[in-house]
Amino acid sequence: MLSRIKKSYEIKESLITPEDIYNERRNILKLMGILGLSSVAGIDILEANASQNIQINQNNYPYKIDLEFNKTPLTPYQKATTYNNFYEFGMQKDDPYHRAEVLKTSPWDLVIDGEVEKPIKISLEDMIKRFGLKERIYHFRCVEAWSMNIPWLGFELGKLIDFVRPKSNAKFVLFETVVQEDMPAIKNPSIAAYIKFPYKEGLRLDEAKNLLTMLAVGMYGKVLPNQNGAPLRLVVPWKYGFKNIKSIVRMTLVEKMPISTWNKLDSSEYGFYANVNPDVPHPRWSQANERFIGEGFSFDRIPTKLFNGYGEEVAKMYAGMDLKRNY
Ligand SMILES: Nc1nc2c(c(=O)[nH]1)N[C@H]1C(S)=C(S)[C@@H](COP(=O)(O)O)O[C@H]1N2
Ligand SMILES: [Mo]
Repeated sequence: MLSRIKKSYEIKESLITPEDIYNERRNILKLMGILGLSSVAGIDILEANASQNIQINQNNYPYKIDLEFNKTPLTPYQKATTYNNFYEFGMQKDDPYHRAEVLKTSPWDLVIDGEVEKPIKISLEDMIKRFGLKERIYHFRCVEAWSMNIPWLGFELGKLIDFVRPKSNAKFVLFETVVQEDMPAIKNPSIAAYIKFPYKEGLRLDEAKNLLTMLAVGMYGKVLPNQNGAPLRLVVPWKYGFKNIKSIVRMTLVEKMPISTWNKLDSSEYGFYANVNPDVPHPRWSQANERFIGEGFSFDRIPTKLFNGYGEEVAKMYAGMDLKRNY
């Protein structure tokens, strides 16, 4: 038998992940009521697959992590869940933490329609059963020049897209966030006049199907907190944070490039592509570096990397494109 030798860039569990992630890992399945159903045929297999998946992928991430990045610590859970952007719950960074409790996340269905052979409405539980869960640690870079390292739990969006069979004219995916009456911003005329809800985002179909693109249902081994976009949010690690749309209820495959919320608000500041790029400044600030949010408080800034460090997996999708124009 060949024994596999780990490469230096691969994740060392003990280095990068706090122990409690591993202890919490099963909780997500439990909380979603899946482990609770273990008497139902097929569920045991699911459970086995889910934990196996996570293990396999712990060693076989489909991207490389350079050593420098590998040593970067995770952002503490406490910070990743209290410093948020979720405008439906207010404009201040701590508004989502204080106010997102009213978000109703169960039951949750996702509608997929538009240019597909098989339009569906699928429940969160069905998606998890069908597509399994993996944990991946990604660097997250907000357009406002702060960053975090977050362990996400979810599945590749490409699996879901294949499942609905896009028609040949499907070129883009439009995503929409839920609108619920209890969301403070929906009721607040001054915010509602500024941002038109539902929050919308879009990806090119090849971007949506890239192996790095995930739909996350959890983070740090736990179910997503409401303020982070429960129960289902997009994770596209090479793009600025605003592309990572939260609390998704609809995906529509379309022919033409969709208009997204920030792009509509100010297209000179927020492009459709929004690929992380240190050489293309935001009109009001440089994007050359970023404030990493880790333990403690630090004003130290680290250099920002093209495509947030994921160029090897994604740069080919933009070959020949002028990234200064297609920002
Ligand atoms: N529906 C919705 N999704 C959203 C936002 C929002 O205001 N509403 N903010 C975006 C922005 S600007 C960022 S930086 C990330 C923040 O994700 P986090 O709070 O999990 O760090 O969510 C993105 N997704
Ligand atoms: Mo952001």
